[in-house]
Amino acid sequence: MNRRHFLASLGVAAIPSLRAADKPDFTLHIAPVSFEIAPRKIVKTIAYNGSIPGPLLRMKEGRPVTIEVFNDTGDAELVHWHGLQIPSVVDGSREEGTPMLPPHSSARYTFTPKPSGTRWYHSHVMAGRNLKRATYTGQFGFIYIEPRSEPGNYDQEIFLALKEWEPYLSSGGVDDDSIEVAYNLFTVNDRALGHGEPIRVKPGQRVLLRILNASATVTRRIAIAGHKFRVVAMDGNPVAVPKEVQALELGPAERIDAIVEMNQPGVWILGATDDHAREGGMGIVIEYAGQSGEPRWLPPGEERWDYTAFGNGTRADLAAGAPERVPLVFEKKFAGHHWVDKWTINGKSFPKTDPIRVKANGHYRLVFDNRSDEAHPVHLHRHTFELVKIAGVPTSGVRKDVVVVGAKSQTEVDLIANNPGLTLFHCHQQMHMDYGFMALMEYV
Ligand SMILES: [Cu+2]
Repeated sequence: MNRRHFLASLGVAAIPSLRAADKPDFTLHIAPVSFEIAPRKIVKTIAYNGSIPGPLLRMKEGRPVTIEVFNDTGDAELVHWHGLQIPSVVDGSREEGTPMLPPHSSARYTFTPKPSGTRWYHSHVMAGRNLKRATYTGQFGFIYIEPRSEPGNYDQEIFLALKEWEPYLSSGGVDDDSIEVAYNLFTVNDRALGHGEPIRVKPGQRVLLRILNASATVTRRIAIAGHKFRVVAMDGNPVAVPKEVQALELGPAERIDAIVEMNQPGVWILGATDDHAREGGMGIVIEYAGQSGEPRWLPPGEERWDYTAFGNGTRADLAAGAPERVPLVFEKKFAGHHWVDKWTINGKSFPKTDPIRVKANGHYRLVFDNRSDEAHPVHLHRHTFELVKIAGVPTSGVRKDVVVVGAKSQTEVDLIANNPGLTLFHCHQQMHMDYGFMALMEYV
């Protein structure tokens, strides 16, 4: 194949040029794939190395890695390393200045992975109305950055990605005629419920689930019949107060690490609480050794998902000075019947949105003021923020890179501007992002 080597090496200049000639630590090929999620149910999409999710990229915190990415498709692509604090030129956002990867070309990305925890990588391009692009496809995979030391107090570690397939545009809403995205098929990883290998467990085991919502647009609630989740980390960062819950809720791009104590022998379903999604395939069977029979589903009790349950109360260490408040108002601009809505931040849609201006090492309080009637999973690239107030309730000790801001609700987060360079802030709902819900954060 006649591939143009797009850029010999992007990124950390301190790495000797000889490094670029070395074998990369990881190689990704972006290419079309068909896979059978259930007998005769074939999904055709684009993925990394022909697998869903893409290969697990295991890295060590602080140890530089080089990833070579080949774009074997006819469209320009870009891979974003989500949740990593790395330079803009390798982060994987055109808006931040990472070069696009042209069709049938390759590039090498070298960076020093941090912070430790469950991260992921995914396509970061615009899709608009083309639902065969960007996060509607199978272009996603896990990154796990190993900390320098890890307690490892679990018996099995399992990575689970929630995903919808065969997206289509529908004028769905009851209250208006706006265009929305709907889906025909659902999976956990690459299989529909009941059509893949079960998670095989033994009584007494502690199973660590690293769960990603790889959806382009949908927030999911999931449960595991007969069991509880002990949430230990969110977006890869250990939570202040690990806690048991009956169900998890994840907006697009959110991750949760949870330990499940296997203490109810039987055959059970871990799946979406939404019947349509679960029955359509979004689930996986948990099978205890020596047990057989039809997997059972039991809906979890009514329990409201609440980020503050995993945090401490008001933080005491703000004596160093109040952070500067940065108000960010989110609104929907109805674009007309059967048109896609536009989204605004402080009254403007990207690329006209005002940049968020910060100073290196400054302390900021981003005030997300969602005046729309939809929740938004907002994401800040290249940084980690700490939740400080959710709908009026103070909290601390929960550090994230995506937070779902409830409809008609306010969420406040604290940010130390500690990674100079252009930084993208956007809603991770692909259609919101594509229709204006983005702004740049600039260091001045
Ligand atoms: Cu949104």
